[in-house]
Amino acid sequence: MSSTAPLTSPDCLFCKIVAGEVPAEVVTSTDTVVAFRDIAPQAPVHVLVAPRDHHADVAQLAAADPALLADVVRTANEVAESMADGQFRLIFNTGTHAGQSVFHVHGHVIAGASLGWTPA
Ligand code: DGP
Repeated sequence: MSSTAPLTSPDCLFCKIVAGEVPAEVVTSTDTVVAFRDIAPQAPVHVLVAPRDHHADVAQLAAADPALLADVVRTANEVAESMADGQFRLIFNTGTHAGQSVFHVHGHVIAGASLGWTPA
């Protein structure tokens, strides 16, 4: 995140969640990222880690601010260590065909169970 206000996009749901304007069950946050429970959990632990700055998807985040992407991954690991056994899947749906529905980049931290592998 820059030293000024975070990058935001009008009418972005996750910009509003990271700003505290839309309620969410926040599990941890830092100066740069917010982690909150998914509204429709698919595993015992299903937490979304979103940067405070608005970037549409993980590819755009990696190009614009790789250090911020590292912050997302670091926080995902911390969530898995504090809420599960430290083992986790980190998913960035990228594009509508991949299932992305919110175009503010977020990693899905999936943990707390033995996971199958059926992405399609
Ligand atoms: P994706 O489909 O990869 O863009 O993931 C979006 C996720 O966001 C999806 O798993 C459901 C979750 N979600 C959608 N709206 C809300 C909301 O208002 N609050 C919370 N906590 N999660 C939401």
